[in-house]
Formats: sequence, structure tokens, C-alpha cells
Amino acid sequence: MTPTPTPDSSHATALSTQAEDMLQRFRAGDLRALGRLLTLVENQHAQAGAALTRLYPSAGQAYRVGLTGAPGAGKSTLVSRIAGAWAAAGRSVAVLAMDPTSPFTGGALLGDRIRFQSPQAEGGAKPVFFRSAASRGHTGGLAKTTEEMSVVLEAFGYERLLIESVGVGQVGLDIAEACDTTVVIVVPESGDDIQALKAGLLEIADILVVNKCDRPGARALMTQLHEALHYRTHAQKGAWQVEVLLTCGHTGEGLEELGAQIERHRAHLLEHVGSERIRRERLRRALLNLVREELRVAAAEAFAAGRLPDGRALEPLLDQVLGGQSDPFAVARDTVRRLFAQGDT
Ligand SMILES: Nc1nc2c(ncn2[C@@H]2O[C@H](COP(=O)(O)OP(=O)(O)O)[C@@H](O)[C@H]2O)c(=O)[nH]1
Ligand SMILES: [Mg+2]
Repeated sequence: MTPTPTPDSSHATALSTQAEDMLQRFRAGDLRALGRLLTLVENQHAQAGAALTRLYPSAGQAYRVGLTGAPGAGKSTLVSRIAGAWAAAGRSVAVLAMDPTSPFTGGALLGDRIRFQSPQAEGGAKPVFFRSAASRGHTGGLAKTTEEMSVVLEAFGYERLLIESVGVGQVGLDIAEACDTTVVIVVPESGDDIQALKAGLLEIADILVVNKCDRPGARALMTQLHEALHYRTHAQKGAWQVEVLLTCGHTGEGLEELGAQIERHRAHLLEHVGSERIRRERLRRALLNLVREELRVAAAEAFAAGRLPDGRALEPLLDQVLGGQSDPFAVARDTVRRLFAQGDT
């Protein structure tokens, strides 16, 4: 069986002269080229795949910290402050907000001067680069876009990535998979936080933060979280202990401790996992997500063209099911089986 070739140009390996030119400027540290490349990737432009293939060898060196939580929890506020502290300590930091509900206003906190310097700039406080994404619905899938944009930022030379995401359902989990350290942020005012946490966020947290500790109920929430953690933690020797920290995004209270805890988690991973395996496990998770995403997109494209992903025409199969000769479950199973058998000889 020969599947109809898909017209998907993202498989193209050649770069246009224009894209080639952009890559060259990117490599020279041009921030506008970085911005353009991120847009290219975010929009799933036809040249994105080829550009990523070219950049990938220079990526993978950054440490990625994800901050996730409900809209309004203070993620952007905390991210800006952590980024600012790291930058002041001489680290090159990029911030990626995968959050359509809250476009980045970090400039107001850090100033455009810091925002738009190149990470290769020498001396003193390093620049912070801010980028908001998730504005175009992410046809390629959020996990894929996050991974791709992170790779671009890493290839540009940033040492640290801070990735902000809305911790709702699968989104928070996907982004945690792209990160080395995951910080889950909750606030006292939303009563359903414990429920949401039990639904998965607690599982992905390396560090738990109760932000807005200036609001009533912060300590009570902290106690509840401690209890929830107590039931979860199997006191494994050498296992990482999830701590609950109190912060205030406005005054900066607790932020030094949060920064220190992130460093502790990083040191813990380096000691117990090792940098090579950290990279390998991150790659493993990313690859699984990417394959899943490519399958989903390939299936959607085939459906739009009236086919199943294995190339069979859709209508006759619908006829068969409606005529009682088959059922959708068998068709779906069979499709996947055929798809995976395609590479066999
Ligand atoms: N009272 C109080 N407000 C805060 C605190 N941290 C952030 N905020 C405010 O909460 C609102 C949402 O913050 P933002 O960082 O945009 O939340 P995000 O949607 O999670 O990124 C903003 O008005 C912040 O100024 C805090 O510790 N205490
Ligand atoms: Mg935000």
C-alpha cells in the first residue's frame, strides 16, 4: 500500500535564502532574528522544521524551569522577579510565557533596556528576553510549540529558560515535561486549589509556592498542602522533598528562598541523576510528546483530505461501519496497526 504523499512542506529540509540569512544573523546574536525565528516556529511556518534541524545541535544546554498555576496566581510576577535576580547575578535568561490569557508585561518590571539586549553581551547584569506565545491557537500543539521555541532560545545561547504556563488540565503537565524543575503556584483566594492539585498538579511539582501570602488564608493553604504532600510522599531515601514556600509577588517576600530552592533542586538532579541523564530523560519525554503530536496532526490532515492516516479512503469505511460490516473501534485499531506496519518489509 502506498500512502498518498502529504503536501506538508514542514518536511522540507532546504532553507530559503531569506531563512538562511535570518539564521546567519541569529548566530551572530541578532535579537530581531531571534524574534523572527520564534515567530516562524510559533506559526508552524513551512521553513520551521528545516530551521530547527539546523539549530538543534547548538541547543540543549540551558536549564529549564517551569512555573505553572491558575490564571492570576502571580506567575508572570514571580517569573519577572526570578529572571531579574538571575540576570543581576550575571546569568543570561529567557522567559517564555505559553499563556494566551496573560501577555507579558514584564517590560514594566524590568524595563526595555534589559529586555532587548543580547545574551552574549558582556559584563554586569545580563539581559532578560521575554516572549509570549500561545496567541494563535497552536495548531501544532502546545507541547510541540514549547519544545520548539525552547530549542530556539537555547540555541541562541541562553543559560536559563523560565517557562510560564497556565496550570489547567493537560497544559500544565505538558509543560512540566519540557522542564527540569517545575514550580507549581497556588493562591489562597481560589478555594478549589487543593482539588486542582490532586487532579495532577501536585504530582508534577518539584516546588510548591503559595503566592499572595499577604492575603488571608495563605498559612491555612500551606498547612493543607503539607498534609496533601504527606499522603503522597513515600519517604524514599535520597528522594527529592517537595517543600511548600510562601511568597509575595509585590513585596518580594520569600523570593530569595524560592530562588535558593530552585538551585537546590538543580543540584539534587545533578547529584542524583547527572547532567547526561537529565538531558536524556528530557529528550525522552519531549520525543514522546512530539511523536504524539505529529500523529495527531497527520491524522487531522488525512481526515481533511478524506483519508485515514494509512491512506485508505474514509467514505467507503464509513459505509462499511454504517452497513454493519465493521465498527469504528476495529477501524481505528486497524488503522494504527497498518500505520506502524508501514516501515516493515
Ligand atoms: N496581593 C498580591 N497580589 C499579587 C501578588 N503577586 C501578584 N499579584 C497580582 O496578581 C495579579 C496577577 O498576576 P500575574 O503575575 O499577571 O498572574 P499570572 O496570570 O499567574 O501570570 C496582578 O495584578 C499582580 O500584581 C501577591 O503576592 N500579592
Ligand atoms: Mg501571566
